[in-house]
Amino acid sequence: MANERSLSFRKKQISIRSIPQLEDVTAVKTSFNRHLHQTVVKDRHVATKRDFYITLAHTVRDQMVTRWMRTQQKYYDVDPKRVYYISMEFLIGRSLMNAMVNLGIDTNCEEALYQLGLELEELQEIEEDAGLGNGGLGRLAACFMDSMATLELPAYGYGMRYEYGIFTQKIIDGCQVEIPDEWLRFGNPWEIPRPEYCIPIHYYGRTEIDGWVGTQVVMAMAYDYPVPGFKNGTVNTMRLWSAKSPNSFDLSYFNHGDYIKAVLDRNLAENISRVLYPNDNMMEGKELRLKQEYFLCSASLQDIVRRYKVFKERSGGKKRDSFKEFPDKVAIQLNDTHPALSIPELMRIFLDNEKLDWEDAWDICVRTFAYTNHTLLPEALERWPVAMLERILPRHLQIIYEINSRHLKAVGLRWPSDVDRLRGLSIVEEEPEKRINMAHLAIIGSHSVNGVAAIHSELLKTSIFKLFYEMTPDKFQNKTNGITPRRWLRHCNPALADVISERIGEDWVVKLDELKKLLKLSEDEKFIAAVYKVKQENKDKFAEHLEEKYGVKINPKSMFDCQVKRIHEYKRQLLNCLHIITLYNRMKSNPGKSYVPRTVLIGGKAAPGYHAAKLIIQLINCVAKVVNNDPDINDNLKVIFLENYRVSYAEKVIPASDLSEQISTAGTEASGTGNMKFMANGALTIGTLDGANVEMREEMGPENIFIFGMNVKEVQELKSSGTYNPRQYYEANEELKLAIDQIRNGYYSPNQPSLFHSIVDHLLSHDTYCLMKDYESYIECQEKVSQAFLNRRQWLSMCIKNIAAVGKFSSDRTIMEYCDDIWKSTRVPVPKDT
Ligand code: T68
Repeated sequence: MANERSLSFRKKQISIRSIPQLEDVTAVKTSFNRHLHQTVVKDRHVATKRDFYITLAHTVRDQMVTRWMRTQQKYYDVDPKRVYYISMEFLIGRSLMNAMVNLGIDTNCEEALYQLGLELEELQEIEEDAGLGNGGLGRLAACFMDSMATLELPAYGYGMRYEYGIFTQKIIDGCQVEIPDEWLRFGNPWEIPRPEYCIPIHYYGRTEIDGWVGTQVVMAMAYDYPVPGFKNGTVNTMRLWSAKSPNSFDLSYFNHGDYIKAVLDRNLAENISRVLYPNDNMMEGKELRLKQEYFLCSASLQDIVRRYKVFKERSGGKKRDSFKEFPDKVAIQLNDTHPALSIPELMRIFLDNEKLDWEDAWDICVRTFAYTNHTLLPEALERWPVAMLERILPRHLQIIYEINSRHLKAVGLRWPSDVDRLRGLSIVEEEPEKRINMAHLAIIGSHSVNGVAAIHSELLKTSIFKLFYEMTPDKFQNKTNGITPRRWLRHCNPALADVISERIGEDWVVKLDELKKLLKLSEDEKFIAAVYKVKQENKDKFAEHLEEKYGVKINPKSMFDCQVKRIHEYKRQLLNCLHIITLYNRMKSNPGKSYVPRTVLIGGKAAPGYHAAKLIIQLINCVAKVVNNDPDINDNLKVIFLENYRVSYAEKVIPASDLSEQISTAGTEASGTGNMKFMANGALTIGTLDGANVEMREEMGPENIFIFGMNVKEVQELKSSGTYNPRQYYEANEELKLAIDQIRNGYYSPNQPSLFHSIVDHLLSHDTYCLMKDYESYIECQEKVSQAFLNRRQWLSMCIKNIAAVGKFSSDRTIMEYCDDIWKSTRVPVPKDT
């Protein structure tokens, strides 16, 4: 079981936060024992750790269900404007500890388990992550769900219940290998299946005067997940859809007597929700992906319209038959264009089922929808081939054409005979192949379009959506991303949370701006010492894990320099790698000198088909092998590639980090949210003026962050001048040249000397993300970081100033802005049951 240090560590936490109430602890134990017998059907002697985890999950879930039903009843009674967040991804992670923290029962549960001879920390580890997303976009959706419940908003999440979430990453011989993520293998105590809410989804067929006929049907079955607010009475619903074959599936086979084949083919329909597409910032133009997107849109919109209709008039149950009020009762936020088919789907429902005329239907649609863009990268923008849409969703294509023709008519009236503008504003692209531009559809069908950080929202207006901005400037907004302080500080770093709460109380958990009060403690020796102690304990614990898992002995006092995020060329893990190599070469050529010891941690998944990204993982592992096994280096430098980075791993590594790497080429990272998580946990940032780094710098002051490299303007000028010659930087800098030459001549891959040729060739010829140009500035900046780390007191004071300035980056602030500026919905408080 747990070792002594962690036990005493945890005991101390219990004493600081709240004293467990004997009565409540007894109640937890009683409930736990009952579930072990009645739900899991085991007795204590034969129960496994997993049995205990399931038992605990049910014990906690019990505390939620009454509030959940009351909340839904309240929404039905009050009939407020409901907010719907539709997303192909919800990167939830684990639910147990989050539920306990938000319900305010964590200390009682911990004490109860302790009395039962069990360790909470150990049971938590049994839970599989719900990895129903790729990265930032999916995690943002999950943070938003937490904030909406905490802010008591009548909100719903709609998403996909993938049977396989983001793959499990194994590193074998330095290479990424993908293993299917069977997260549901042992059941899932956090979902409630609703077989009674099955909704038919249509595909294929043809359009006739009386609508869409001859379709094939797949059923969407709802699974509901509770989303508890922080210590309030609200429990919202996240509804995830799963594909079920209809009973009538392939009647033709049944009729022809091939019963067995007909049953086997039911799998085909159920494949729709089988697996998450593992690409971040990349469009996968596969038919199955289009079917998934439509599946989510159609199921969610049908459900939303049904709920709108069944409203209860104060006098008693009555169906709403007019749709005039729809935009006053429904706000729908589209998480990128992935759910943008919601727009033609709602039009189809209005036109074909509800018999509205076009003008009324369209007006309601635009007032209902809002669209969030998460990227400027061209390869990520969704453009579906018309031929594919025509086959799979012929009625929707027809509606999209009608939307486009009315839209272009308006453009033509305003800018007569401006053909280029017409082409640039059209939903339909003609070259090289006829395609539907989903971002254009989303903008036209929404009353609001937003980017996810100030710089990103500005770039949308001046680059990819320039013509749309000129046409409807009032649609364009910014909503800077945020993270939930519950998971990303209170839960993942309880010791830091306690140190903070001891000084300024616990209100910061729901009012993150309160952390400003820490500013006056940034020179307080006792507070500095307390923050240091927490960070060092987190690092010690993580160093133990590193040694155990990777067999590398770590100096726990070294600087933990961390870059964890999806592996992508624009995020520039390669630049980090060039820095590592540079440090290594300096240590080799000057072994007598003293260095600031570093442990470089890099983690993240590469999309399985993204060869360049997978090669970067391999290079990092090759470099790590050379560095870690070189006796000249000692513990001055260690490099570890963290296997299978995911939400639950982030919760461990971020609290143990000193330095956060946010080094994307300026203009490429829409916002970033990992940057905010490190800031909240007392790590300093080295980064470019990209995404939300820009606003972080504003909040904390430029003296508390390490900024390097070109800004957006400089990148644009360098690119548009057409004169960028990366080789020139390689020739001009000896250390850069040495690093590149080593990579090229097989220094790090002696058994396959040419392994990394493609990396070097790209850097020296195209260097799309300007690593060569930014290298020198990055190395100089890293040198400043090392010098700063030498002065521990100064460093910690900066860390505290970072924490004190993180208030803006609470997703509660983000959600309040969405609510005030876009959704115009209001709080519906639900009294806590006593
Ligand atoms: C991220 N986007 C942005 N996309 O890269 C990041 N893409 O800057 C931002 O902070 C975050 O969104 C939240 O706004 C993504 O994560 C995807 O994961 C994705 C998924 C499918 C298709 C394309």
